[in-house]
Amino acid sequence: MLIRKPSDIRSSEITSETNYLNRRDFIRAGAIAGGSIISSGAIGAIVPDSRLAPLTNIAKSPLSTSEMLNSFEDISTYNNFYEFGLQKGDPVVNAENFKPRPWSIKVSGHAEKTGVIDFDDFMKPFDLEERIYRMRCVEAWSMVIPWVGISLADVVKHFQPTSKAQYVAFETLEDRERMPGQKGWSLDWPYREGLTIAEAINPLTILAVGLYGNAIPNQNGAPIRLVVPWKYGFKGIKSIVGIKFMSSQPQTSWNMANPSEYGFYANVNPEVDHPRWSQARERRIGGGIFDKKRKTLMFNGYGEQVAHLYKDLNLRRNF
Ligand SMILES: Nc1nc2c(c(=O)[nH]1)N[C@H]1C(S)=C(S)[C@@H](COP(=O)(O)O)O[C@H]1N2
Ligand SMILES: [Mo]
Repeated sequence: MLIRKPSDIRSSEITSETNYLNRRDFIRAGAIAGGSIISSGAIGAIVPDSRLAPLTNIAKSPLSTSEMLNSFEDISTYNNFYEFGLQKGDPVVNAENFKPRPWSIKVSGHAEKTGVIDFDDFMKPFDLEERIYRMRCVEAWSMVIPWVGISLADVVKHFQPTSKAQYVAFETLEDRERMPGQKGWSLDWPYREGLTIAEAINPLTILAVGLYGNAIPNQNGAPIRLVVPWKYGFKGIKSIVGIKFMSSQPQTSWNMANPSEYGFYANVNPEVDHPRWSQARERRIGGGIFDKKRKTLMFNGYGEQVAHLYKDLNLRRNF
């Protein structure tokens, strides 16, 4: 495969927003002609093994926001992925040669179906959907991202968790050669995250494999990562190799590293400040210097769909 510098990728492979929107209309028209807008099942999600490969058979999700999208450049060059460096600009450079194949996912814990599954086989029972989500980071910036992914509820159902399964834990690949940031001191590897079962099967939760209609870039978590749009970005664990159904609350990387600043729940509650800064306002990446900070919405604006999950929780204590 050709080794390309990030600057080359930028000029040749970034879909302009207008082209992209035309293409989406085209996809939607195709879906309507085919008799359904929402996925009908049984097509099977295919993610070709080549960088930024175009994805096909993507259904449009009615759960998408119509807010203005961030550019591919914003989304793929301003990243948090400590396995590839600590600065926002590091992952795009340091993940350049990462190969997200061969890839397998180990499903374990309290479920009827478990085992180590090759990524292509893992994807087959599910359908690709585009979900345009408002995303927010605990550092008080936000983006709007056109993810392509599969419903985590479908994945959970497929593996048939038993009644003991109250949580789902996720793990990133641990490989110091392929992920050079794991050689230095930063987090305790592998990166870990977790959700309650109710959060995992909420219709908004997806495992993303694509961005702007193409396979997801390495720096955004190739080949497969979690996306939970009502939570802080750090819940969105990248490059997943482990999914475990658990009876107790799993450990999570940022909570382990700094428990007073990062809780398990990671709820976007504008009234609860981060210990070192306010959470009341956020900066939309790409807005330019004249863009005013916007007011942060409870649950990142997804309260109607998710507030019921937390009705018995004190969100100041369970932050
Ligand atoms: N494996 C892994 N996943 C990770 C991280 C990380 O350092 N390692 N950072 C998290 C944080 S803090 C954020 S904000 C999001 C950023 O995702 P993005 O770069 O696709 O916007 O990834 C999350 N997932
Ligand atoms: Mo983050």
